[in-house]
Amino acid sequence: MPGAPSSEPASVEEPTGPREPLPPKPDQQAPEAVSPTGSPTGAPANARAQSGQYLTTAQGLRLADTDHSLKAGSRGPTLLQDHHLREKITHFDHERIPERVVHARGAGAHGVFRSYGTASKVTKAGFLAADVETPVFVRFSTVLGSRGSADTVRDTRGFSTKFYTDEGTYDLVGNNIPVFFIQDGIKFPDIVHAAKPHPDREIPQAQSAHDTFWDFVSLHTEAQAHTLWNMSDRGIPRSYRTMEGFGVHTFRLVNADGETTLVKFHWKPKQGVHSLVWEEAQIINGMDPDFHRRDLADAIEAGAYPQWELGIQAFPDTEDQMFEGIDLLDPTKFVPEELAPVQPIGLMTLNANPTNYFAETEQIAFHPGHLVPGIDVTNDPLLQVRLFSYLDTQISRLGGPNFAQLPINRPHAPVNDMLRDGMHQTAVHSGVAPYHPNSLDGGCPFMAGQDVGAFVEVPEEIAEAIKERRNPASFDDHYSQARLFFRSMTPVEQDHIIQAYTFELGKCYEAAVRERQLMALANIDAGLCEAVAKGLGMPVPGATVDVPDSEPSPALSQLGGTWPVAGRVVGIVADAGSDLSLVAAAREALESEGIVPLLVAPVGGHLRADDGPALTVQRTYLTARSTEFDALVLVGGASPAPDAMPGRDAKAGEPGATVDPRVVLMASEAFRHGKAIGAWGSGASCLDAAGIPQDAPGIVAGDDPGAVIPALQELLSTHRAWERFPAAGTSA
Ligand code: HDE
Repeated sequence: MPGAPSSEPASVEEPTGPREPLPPKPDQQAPEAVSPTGSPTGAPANARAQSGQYLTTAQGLRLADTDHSLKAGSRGPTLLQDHHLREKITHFDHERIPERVVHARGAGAHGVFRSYGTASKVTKAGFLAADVETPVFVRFSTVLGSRGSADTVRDTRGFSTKFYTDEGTYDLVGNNIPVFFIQDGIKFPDIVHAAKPHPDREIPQAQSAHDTFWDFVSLHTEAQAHTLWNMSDRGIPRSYRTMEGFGVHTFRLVNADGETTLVKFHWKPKQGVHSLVWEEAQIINGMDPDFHRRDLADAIEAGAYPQWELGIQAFPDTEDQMFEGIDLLDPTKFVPEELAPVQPIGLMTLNANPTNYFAETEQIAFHPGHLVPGIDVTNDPLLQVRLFSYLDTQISRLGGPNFAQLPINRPHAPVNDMLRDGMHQTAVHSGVAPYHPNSLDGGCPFMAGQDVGAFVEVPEEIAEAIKERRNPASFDDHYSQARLFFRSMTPVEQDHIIQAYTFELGKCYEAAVRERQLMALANIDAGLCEAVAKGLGMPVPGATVDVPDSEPSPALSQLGGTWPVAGRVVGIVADAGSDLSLVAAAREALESEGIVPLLVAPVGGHLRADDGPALTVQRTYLTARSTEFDALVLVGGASPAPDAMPGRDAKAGEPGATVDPRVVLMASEAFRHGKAIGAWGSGASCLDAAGIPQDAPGIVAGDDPGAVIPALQELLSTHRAWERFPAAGTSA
């Protein structure tokens, strides 16, 4: 039954409707108050948060007025004696804390980790024993941008997990890329200074497409492998939910018998690994700079809880710490999954959004040295420097050494330390003998036995050594894994890499920088170098290094699989002339698969059929953009009726007569970005208006709406219609 415009007055509903707050789940909240020495008053963790009915000062005095400062007469000067004014303004003046020097912009969530027990042969860590559930908080982040920068920039993403285990807090502070720019932590300020905005004008924000970054990585060729991963689709994830995570370094696990195993940690998203395409990422940065943050929070609020499986690659703890010719201490190298499969050891589910961004996501403090018995570090020279840096940085960021007392950082295990006083000390310690050994406090606290204590060093023989500033020779190969990565990509992914290098180097002003980077590319892959040089209009240099070839690793490609469709977003474009009973049926069919359908119409309010229910419009042509959707269903597309949009071109407003240019843009962008598009009825004319052939890959147009939605779902499971993208080199 064709719909008729609603005769109701303009709706006051929000586009997506207000959301019901979720009921509090105690085990998903910030850790309960466990005062480092036990709270003498038994006050809850949020004792300093708001309570009582009345507005008060910080000292708890009820206030009668917070809107007017105290003045000498209503037009007179403000009086210094107004304590409430001074307290309010002073507190406001100090509301901000320094942002993180890297990874400033992030988004977080609470969740749980349930272990499978499969790791208990190799580690005695209690939270990895069979079927143990541990609360977690995860913070995802970009690296380069400031706290207020955009989400979908080309960058590495942080993936940090805090496990509140019964044995104390364990942090796995990883990235979405398994290799790093540098081999020795002493280079970290150099790479960060080079990648951050230029110090004179402080531009560009949150980008690597500038001279100083490429100057550094072309001079410091160990950075080439990580840079190649950044130039691939991994640098622009579709969502935090669709990223892999990696511990990067090799860690050492210790089991109950004291036996050791070297491991690399992997997080595998149940949602699949999926990225944006570059133009899409750029549009989103303008349309919705909070895209990733919103996506994570919305999914959790909608009950589509993202999940990752934690896995390990395990290697024998040999004297040389090499595996298949790969130095396990070199953080610029990864181990292909074909050589060492990732063995699942547990499942993480993120199921609650933070209550307060500042208290939780901003104040959380991670540290690779927060380890539990059974997990130990190795001599990776990058990791060794991180062990120093993270504690140090929290002291300036969180204003002193007591940041572990902040609710989000409080361990769930009992804390009984001898650390005392300092800025922001909130514990009231009792006793007189915070030293060891003592006899005055009954000798307490006691020492744990070697079998259960943390930081029990695995006896490791250090070869007779001299003090020196030098890398081992095995760190000298800077190109073979970059080549391995590039050659493991499908032609479409290779083309994206070529485009990314051409874009980034095209933004560099210095010819010498571009030339030097082309020389590095020549050592990675001659075809890659040639295609980028062609795009830049520069000569093609030859290789200068003899680089060994390795077997490609198909596991590195993001294409070729099928993935769950739950949580994906589909825009349904309809108008007053659409058959709304079919629109409602399409919505229901999508929802039954956990897909989120959003109704897009010319203007807000409702679309209402004569004898059917009113459908709430969730996006209008003005507020919608293709980038919000993983697929489109076109069943309308007419411009708004002239009386609905006063001042607009009346001729274009005849329902069904003209395809609105914003719908044409939506369809053509979705097509360019490889998204599935379904259409029936007048929606088919949108395809024509956008110049989209109805028989193109990923297009499901037809007279049978019942067939369109299932076909669309199948296409969604492959993420994009990859056939629409050019193969390597062909688009340069
Ligand atoms: Fe970090 N890094 N990093 N990093 N890093 C920080 O700590 C540092 C490195 C990573 O969500 C800082 O609390 C050094 C590798 C993540 O709060 C700081 C070196 C990997 C986060 C710091 C590295 C990471 C950080 C800044 C070289 C992947 C965000 C704020 C030796 C395995 C954590 C802070 C969050 C944050 C130093 C290298 C991941 C300054 C010196 C390799 C995900 O301490």
